[in-house]
Order: sequence, then C-alpha cells, then structure tokens
Amino acid sequence: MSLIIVSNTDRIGTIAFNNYQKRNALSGDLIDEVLSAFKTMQQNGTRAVILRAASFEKVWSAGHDVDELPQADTDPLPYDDPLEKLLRAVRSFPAPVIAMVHGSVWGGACDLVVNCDLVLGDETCAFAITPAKLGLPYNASGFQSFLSRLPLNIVKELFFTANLLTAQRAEQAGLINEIVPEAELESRVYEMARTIASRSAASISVAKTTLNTLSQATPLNASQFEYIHGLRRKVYYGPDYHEGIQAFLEKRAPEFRVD
Ligand code: KGA
Repeated sequence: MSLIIVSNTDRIGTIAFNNYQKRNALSGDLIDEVLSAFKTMQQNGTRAVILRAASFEKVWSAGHDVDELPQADTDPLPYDDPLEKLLRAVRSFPAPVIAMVHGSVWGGACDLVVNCDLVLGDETCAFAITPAKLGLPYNASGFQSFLSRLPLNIVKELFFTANLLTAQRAEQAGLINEIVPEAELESRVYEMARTIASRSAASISVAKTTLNTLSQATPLNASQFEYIHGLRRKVYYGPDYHEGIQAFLEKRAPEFRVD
C-alpha cells in the first residue's frame, strides 16, 4: 500500500503523507515514494508542490523513522540518508514547495518544513527538533538550514529544549509565513499555489535557486568542517546516542549520563 497520496491538477502537485499509524514518520520507503513523485512532477512541469498530511490529525509528521536510525557507532545522518536526500530534493525542485501544516512536526520533519520554500499552518501547528532527546549529534547542513531561516537564539532554544514551538511563536520567528484558520488553510494554500503558477516559472525558478544558494553561503574551510564532524563523531560513538535510541525503542525516558 502506498504511504503517500499524490495528485496533480492544473500543474499544482500535491504530496500527502498517508501513514498515520506511524504518525507519518519519514521512513526510507515513504521518502522513496516522495522522491519519485517529485521526479514525475518535475518532468510534468509542475509549477508548485504542496506537501501535506493526507488528513488533519494531531501529528503532521513524527520525523525520521527512529526504527531506521543506526543504534550506535555510525553517523545517524550521513549525506546519503533518505532524509538528507529528501531535503535536497525539496531544495533543488525547480518550483516552490509549500508546506501546509496542521498538527505537530517533529525532528527531521521540522528540518523538512524549514527546507520548504513557504510554510502555511493553522493554530494547531507546532514544531520540535528533538536530537537532544535521542542523544543524537545533528548534522552541519541541518543546523545551517535552521540558521538560514531563524534567529540564532530560537534555533538554540529548539535544539536545547526539544520542546514544541507554538504556532504563534513559529510565526513570530519566521518559521512559518502565516497562521491561517484551520477551516481556510487548504483554500489559502491552493490559492497561493495558483498565484505562483500564474507567474513566470523561469523567474521563480532562478529566484529559488539564487536565494537558496545565497542563504546557504557559509565560508567554512576543510579543517573547520572536520573539527565539527569530529565533535559529532564523539557523540554518535558515545553513550548518549546509544541510550537515546534504546530508550525510544523501549518506549521509556532516556537516562543520559551526567558526568
Ligand atoms: N519513528 C518511528 N516510529 C514512530 C515515530 C518515529 N519518529 N513516531 C511515532 N512512531 C510510532 C510509535 O512507536 C507507535 O508505534 C506509533 O508510531 C504511534 O505513536 O503503534 P506502535 O508500534 O507502538 P504514539 O507515540 O503511540 O502516538 P502519539 O501518542 O499520538 O504521539 C505522537 C508523537 C509524535 C508525540 C510521539 O509518537 C513521538 O514523540 N514520536 C517521536 C517524535 C520524535 O521525537 N521524532 C524525532 C525523530 O528523530 C529525528 O527526526 C531526528 C533525526 N532527530 O531528531 O535528530
């Protein structure tokens, strides 16, 4: 059975997560389906893509499928991780990708939303980035995506507390473009997509690529990158990551080392 529902009308594509049993966790299989949908939409000249959950539930997506994260001693978010492939597909899609968010968004799904070009949510939307609950060292490209969207203190709050940022605060911080009443969310998102589709595709595509390139432009030499990567390696080889994943799988609170 398909884990997403895909449709395309008037060159506006919709990709809807449809695996609520697992709270729309971003498993490799689900991501493969999304990547294939993006590929077809690019071939069809789709002018805007809406990323959403199939139905309005409490959770939009629970993020990376934790069952598919390595349990210890391996980089949990390498360049070829399915989540990383998904984020790159969103960034490189030649037309805008709009996240339409009802409900809570967790971990890697929060990174996904931050990588979308536009985000509209209703009063129920809320966002948490949770590597500190898993003892997981987040990756440099992920931090950069958050930093290019949000003020440093908000990024730190999200990563340090792993708590949900409410819709109101997410709007104030610029994580979402606008809060729209639940009953109007769908119509507002599709209206925005239609407006985008009526403008110059060539102009919008180059604007997206240029803005993404400029906002990600950070001079970082090889030595600095290796230093950061070395810090991450200590964490995914260390006891916290092992404990964080085990605790999730055993459905208990993690007991991180205090020394
Ligand atoms: N991965 C795998 N399975 C998940 C999952 C996830 N991220 N989130 C939920 N599930 C499973 C869960 O184990 C349960 O399975 C089912 O989905 C319903 O969840 O039916 P089973 O086999 O027991 P649950 O918890 O019963 O639903 P809920 O009470 O409605 O609560 C929903 C939330 C989203 C609040 C809860 O499931 C939750 O806290 N999930 C984890 C959210 C999270 O921390 N995600 C971050 C994953 O890490 C990540 O993206 C990275 C890379 N990171 O943070 O660095």
